[in-house]
Amino acid sequence: MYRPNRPSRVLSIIIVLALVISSFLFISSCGKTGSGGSASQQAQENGAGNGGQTLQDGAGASGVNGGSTGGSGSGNNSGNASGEGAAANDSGNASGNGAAANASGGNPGEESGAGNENAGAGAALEEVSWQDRIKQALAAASALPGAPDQKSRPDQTGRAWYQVFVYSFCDTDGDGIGDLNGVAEHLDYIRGMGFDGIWLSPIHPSETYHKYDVDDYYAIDPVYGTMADFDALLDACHTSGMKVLLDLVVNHTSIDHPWFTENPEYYHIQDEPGGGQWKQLPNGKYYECQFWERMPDLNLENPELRAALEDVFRFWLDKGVDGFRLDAVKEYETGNNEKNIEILTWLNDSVKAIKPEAYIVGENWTTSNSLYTYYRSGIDSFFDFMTAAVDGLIAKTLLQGKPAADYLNSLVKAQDLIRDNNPEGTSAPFLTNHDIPRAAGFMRRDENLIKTAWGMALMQPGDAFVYYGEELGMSGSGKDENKRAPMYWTDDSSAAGMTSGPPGMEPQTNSFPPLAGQITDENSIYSYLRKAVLLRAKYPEIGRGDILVTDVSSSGETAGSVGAVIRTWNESSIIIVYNISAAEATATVSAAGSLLDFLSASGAEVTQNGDALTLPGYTIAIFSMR
Ligand SMILES: [Ca+2]
Ligand SMILES: [Ca+2]
Repeated sequence: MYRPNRPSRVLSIIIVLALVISSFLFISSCGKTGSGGSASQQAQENGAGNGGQTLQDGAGASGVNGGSTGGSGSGNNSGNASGEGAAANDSGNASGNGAAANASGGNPGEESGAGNENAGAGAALEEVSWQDRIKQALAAASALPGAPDQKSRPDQTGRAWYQVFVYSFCDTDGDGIGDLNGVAEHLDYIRGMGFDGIWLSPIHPSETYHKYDVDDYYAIDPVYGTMADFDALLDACHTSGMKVLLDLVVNHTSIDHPWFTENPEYYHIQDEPGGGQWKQLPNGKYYECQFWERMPDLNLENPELRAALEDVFRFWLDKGVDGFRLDAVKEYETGNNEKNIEILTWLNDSVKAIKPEAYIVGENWTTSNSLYTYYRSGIDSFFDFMTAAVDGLIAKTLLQGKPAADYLNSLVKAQDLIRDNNPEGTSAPFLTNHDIPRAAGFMRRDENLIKTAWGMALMQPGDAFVYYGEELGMSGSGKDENKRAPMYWTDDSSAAGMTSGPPGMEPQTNSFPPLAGQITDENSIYSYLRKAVLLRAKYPEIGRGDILVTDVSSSGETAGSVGAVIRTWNESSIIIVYNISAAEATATVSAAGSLLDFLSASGAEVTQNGDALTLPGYTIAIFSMR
């Protein structure tokens, strides 16, 4: 239980003044944040599944990706985030504005004095907490010109969501476990990246750290806080223009849920075991438990259960929750897609009858085309496992040097398949989540590849999802716990706010600096992802628009790595041009007008000279239509 001392307000002001002075002294000499990353490859990280652990999504009988290897990710080489020192300089620099706001506005409830970075920028910096440095950087950060803030955007699909694994995000009461107040403390951070909302991992009472085994759908797990804390978080999100999705886990409950003894008819219990995982009860009957013996599978075709679950939907929607992420929909009736679609149709209709504007995204963990048939249920989106993770199209395209056009054509095909099944449906692009190894590992800890993979994911149509810490290039692979490592706010793991991570997690070594070291570096992974998310806000054509591949003329070795699409929404079109090779490419895109914005992994600029576009390696550029 680490509780730092709280310095006096006077001391804080002195520190801030010292910081401002030192920042002026360093302003001309401060360098870029060094990535310090190890060049060594993380072979074990590529291809991990989920070790057959208790869990979870996809691990069931028919899990496509789940239940495979282990390949513990502990082979992480260090080479550690030595950029922290330089970062402190950057932070001091940025605080020119932020510091004043800090001194006058104060930081109620802030824990200070926990910073432990040897910045080389004077003793004063060591006294500034990571929270203060982040607040200062956020206050000083410039908005992307032309990007509206969340409150002034029309509220439609095509949003960007930030997935928070609450246990590992931010701890506010010193027990080392993230909590709802810790999420609430960082809404400015999440909103500052341009996100339209958050998806909270399960928050209900549960015996596990991941809480995918629910004891009570109507309560908050005490380690995360109280219902009042939840209400306050929800209010704060709405005040800042962000929405909240809850993780709705109804394939199974905890075996400790009272239903299991009081309403056995709610579960799949029968005289003989069926397919997949079943366990015998003392009375000789068998219950289905596809993920774990302590997670009995519900019988979602039971009308009384459906009525009970409708009450659960109503409870949270009436509170103001904006929608749900549905866990493990492929396992509702394992092996029976038609039944699953029928159950999802009921679920969608029930939720939308209560709140027509609710948004629902389902986890159908498959890379087969059955993914798209699930859109017939009316559920708004399903996570796009086709392009995500190490075996998805983005990683394959980048790592195997596949043609850009093939990748872009696959997006068109997905769009068409979704619309064939639900004209209102949208994709849900992502790259990683709590069940999938971190992108840093499967993109070989190569900063350019990590950025570009996320750039490609975030330029896709649909509602895009980013797992916490991906914006920092955090590490985490092998066993599931490793994929849920503490949010890397600072490299002082004992600092206030830092979580200790799931029990059983192996130590993770990050290749890139913590947030405190990336937030003021305009070439950091953080800055790249932030710009990508803000571009979605600036150009609604990205998230909402149609996608159509358009011709590119390019020659030489890089020709196949250049591709372009026209994105049209509301009678407005933009063109997105990709160079997904490491080398500079030149190209002509006849439909392209003038250069509007670009994402550049290296920071090198895209230029336009007449019809000729010069695209540095790993760039994604946005043009108007000619
Ligand atoms: Ca806590
Ligand atoms: Ca099931």
